[in-house]
Amino acid sequence: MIPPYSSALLISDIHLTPSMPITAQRFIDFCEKEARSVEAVFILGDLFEFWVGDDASMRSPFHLEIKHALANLTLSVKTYYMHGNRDFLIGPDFLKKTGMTLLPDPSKVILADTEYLLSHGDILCTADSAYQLFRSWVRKPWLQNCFLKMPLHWRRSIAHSLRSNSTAQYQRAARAEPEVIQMKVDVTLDACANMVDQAKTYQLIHGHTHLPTRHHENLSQVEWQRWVLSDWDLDHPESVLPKASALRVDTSGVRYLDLVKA
Ligand code: LP5
Ligand code: MN
Repeated sequence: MIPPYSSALLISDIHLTPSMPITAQRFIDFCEKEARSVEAVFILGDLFEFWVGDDASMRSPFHLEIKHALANLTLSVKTYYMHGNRDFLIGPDFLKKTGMTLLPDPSKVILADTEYLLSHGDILCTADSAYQLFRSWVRKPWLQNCFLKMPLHWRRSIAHSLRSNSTAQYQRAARAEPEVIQMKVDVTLDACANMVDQAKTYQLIHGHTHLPTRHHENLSQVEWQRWVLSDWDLDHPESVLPKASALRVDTSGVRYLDLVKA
């Protein structure tokens, strides 16, 4: 049971990787600055570009630096983490070393007297049936155990292939059929409505789709809202406008905090 908080920051899809050093530095700064101004921080998945086991992070200076930033943060601010589709193998060792608390997907939390439903969001992309089939397999504990027993270089190589396949598939489809791909990589209203209805919680916050907006939705005459978190990328100004934001919830309401300008 998560205790209620009067202020919180929510982020997701930072996609930390050594090849994006400016984004990584902004995340470290966030841990040292903005994150200290609230009672709780919620990281709703895909903190890392990919994760192939807690053992892999022990040997990497990059991961040690991130681990250190998180461990420092959790000394003064309660920090929750939810698995994403790229880092669902983050395990007890990394959580213990950073002091973060793992949240199931979805989870309910009360922030500034309002109940919110939190999810990474990939489970809501039900129009993407190939992905949902893939997800149902890679989330099986026995398959994950087999994977984690493989030598590290095999695991890294599988992760690289899955990432390249994911990016290539997206780019191919976006060129050929932009409307279809937009529908496929977004959540479906049906899946969101189902989640909201089951939880009886009418404020949904999720990431994954990289389409940050506040949506007003309607479900059998019941009004509900959906807040989508942004991904972060400060390293590719030639192809992507620099982006990094957090959602702040406190007694004055909910608002996006632009971390590019800040
Ligand atoms: O991440 P993003 O936004 O690019 O796209 C996602 C979906 N892609 C993924 C794959 C991740 O990007 C990479 C995951 C790396 C994890 C490393 C550890 C692996 C451990 C395995 C443990 C058993 O999630 C993408 C969606 C998109 O979101 C929008 O929702 O479309 O889906 C895909 O690209 C998946 C394909 O549609 C199906 C791929 C089938 C490949 C089958 C190979 C099986 C190999 C099993 C490995 C053991
Ligand atoms: Mn994701």
